[in-house]
Amino acid sequence: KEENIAVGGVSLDNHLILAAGVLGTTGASLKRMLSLGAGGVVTKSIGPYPKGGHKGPCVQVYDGAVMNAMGLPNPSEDFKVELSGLEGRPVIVSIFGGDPDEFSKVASWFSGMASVRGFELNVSCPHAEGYGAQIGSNPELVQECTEAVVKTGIPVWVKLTPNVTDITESGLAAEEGGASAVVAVNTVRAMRISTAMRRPVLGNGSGGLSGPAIFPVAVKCVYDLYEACRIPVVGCGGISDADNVIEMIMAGASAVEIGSGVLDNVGIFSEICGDLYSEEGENIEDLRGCAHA
Ligand code: RRO
Repeated sequence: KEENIAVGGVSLDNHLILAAGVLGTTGASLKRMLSLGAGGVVTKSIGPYPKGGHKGPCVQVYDGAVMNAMGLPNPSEDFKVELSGLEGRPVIVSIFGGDPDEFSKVASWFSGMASVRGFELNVSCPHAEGYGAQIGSNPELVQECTEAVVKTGIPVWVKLTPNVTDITESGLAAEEGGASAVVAVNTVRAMRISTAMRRPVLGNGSGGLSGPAIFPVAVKCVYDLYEACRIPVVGCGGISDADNVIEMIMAGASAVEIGSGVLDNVGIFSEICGDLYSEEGENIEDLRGCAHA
């Protein structure tokens, strides 16, 4: 049955969380996703300075996949106003920076707010020069950035990049830095080329792939992290139905995030909850990690 759960120091209304980046740019859309059944919401990533996005096209939708290079657009500290009215709700603020000091600075703006239950450190954007996967693929930097934000006393989740040889190195670095959970994964580095234009399709050239196409990549990352880490693993990447959620939980996930799946179906949270928490269903807590020998 659906009940209140706690994952990595954050209490949630159910196991399904709105992933960072999608519909998380305004307070109104965060509230809407909660009212549509999300058990928690993660904001669009907020950085140390206001930033416009990359030049377009920024998003391409394919059959079973989405490719984006939004370019970390965000209003920086001004985002605080969007969180009013969300006091006491399961809101996680996604933050990014170029070094531990910048992470610390962004975290300090939000750490006293009654509407912030946790931070998710974005160290994993695949196309953010200096701000993303460059940090996430360097375990020492992951640990230092995590330590810098853990000092706020607010639970810290770290969102990892799949664009590495062994994701457990960054997962263990986050754990060592004091993270309460790791989230796997951000988008997979990708590019398409328009044969008509003879140029990359995205304005930025390369971007990140999400959606059902990357689900097996995400399952493998969750499986490996569950074996390596003691802190909870949150699964993210291409989840589109309750069976995908159960598969992630069997791989070891304590909860899941849904991003691309919301784009063409805002009802996805309540639909999956209906299937996941049916009376006849097994207790999903009993299934966690059961795929491991
Ligand atoms: O804004 C983006 O372009 C973006 C970010 Br911050 C991220 O973490 N992952 C992604 O696919 N796009």
